[in-house]
Amino acid sequence: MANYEYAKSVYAKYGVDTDKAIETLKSVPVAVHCWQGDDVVGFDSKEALSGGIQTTGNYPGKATTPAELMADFEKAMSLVPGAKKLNLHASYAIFEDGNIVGRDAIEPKHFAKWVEFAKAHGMGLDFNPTFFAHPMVKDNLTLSSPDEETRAYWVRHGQACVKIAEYFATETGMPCVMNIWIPDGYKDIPTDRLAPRARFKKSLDEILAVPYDKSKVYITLESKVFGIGLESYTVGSAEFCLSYSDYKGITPLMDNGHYHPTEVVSDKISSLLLFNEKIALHVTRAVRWDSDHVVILDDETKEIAKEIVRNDALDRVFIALDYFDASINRVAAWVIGARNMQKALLNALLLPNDLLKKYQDEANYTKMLAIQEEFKTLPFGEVWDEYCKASGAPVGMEWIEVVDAYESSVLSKR
Ligand code: RNT
Ligand code: ZN
Repeated sequence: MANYEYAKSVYAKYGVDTDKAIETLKSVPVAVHCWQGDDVVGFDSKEALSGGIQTTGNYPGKATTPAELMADFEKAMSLVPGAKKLNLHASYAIFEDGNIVGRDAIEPKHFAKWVEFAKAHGMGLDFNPTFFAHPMVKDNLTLSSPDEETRAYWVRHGQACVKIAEYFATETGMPCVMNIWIPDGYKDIPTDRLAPRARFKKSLDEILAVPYDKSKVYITLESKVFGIGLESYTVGSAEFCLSYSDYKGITPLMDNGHYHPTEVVSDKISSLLLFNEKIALHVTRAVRWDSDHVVILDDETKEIAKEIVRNDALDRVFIALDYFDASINRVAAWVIGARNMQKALLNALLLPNDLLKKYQDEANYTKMLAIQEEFKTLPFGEVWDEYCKASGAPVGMEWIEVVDAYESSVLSKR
């Protein structure tokens, strides 16, 4: 019996249809972030990365031009099964002939090349205004700045981005998720915690006053607990962002690196699903802090995927990746993280979720635990290989050979 046929029969004993799981997963889009390819540098500013986030490592071969970043992304995505979206930051605007404009004046035309690229690959586009690594960030503040010129600049940036997000959706025919995250905060204990949040609220109101088609653009708001150099206070805290999202009917976004170390996003998903039509995630791996290591197939990534699948929310959760590792081959970093997200989703789709729910309701916690443990050693890898094959993606470790060849012929020559 072929390996997959054997695996299929093992899962079938528990009422799990592996073919169906594979079919379902093929159409679940995962948004892959452009910023893994160049250490969050972008093309519009010479400023060092700021905003309390950091890339570490100096692996050779980083993309430094739009053409390089596109080529690297294309190579990486050819090695990942399933549906993908490209997630762009505003700092990746492409200015022709050096006609650079400020972030408050960017327009759809500055992203036309990205639209062309996305269309050529049948991918949707997501978007993010970039409120960091820029001379107009004043004293680590943007939308919450007490300096009106600074605050207004960043409001105009947010407004410009709403129009670009709508352009992306119109052009690709797929909805665009536009995520707002600001780094604003204080290193030391502030004496006024209210006013910065009031200014952030006012700024968001002004950005959202721009008319946009809500069936095309989903505006999300990402909270955070702290950043490097901003340890004592974050304007866009979890409470602020959840409350604001609720007040304006926009979509909350949870990044699993943005909570206290023993808090888990997997436990928060069900609550947010009860009160929001859609929710959004940044899937990352925080090692001791919001370090943005490459996503691995760890317990929390699996648990997040289980929550999405078990709550029948594959079409209600925008799944995006958010990590940046400069210490390993960046194309491989993309491939590893994106494949792991897909693996976590497949793992969740291959669990006997109805049976487990039944045991929970019957208070049969013994069987509930026993089955979950049993499933950890079922032939998952065979189903994963079949999914890769069915999606035209490399099986097993084949992909690393492609990355090695790309490194010697392209990356090492940069
Ligand atoms: C930072 C946030 C944010 C960024 C990207 C680059 O802590 O997670 O999402 O990582 O916008
Ligand atoms: Zn994030």
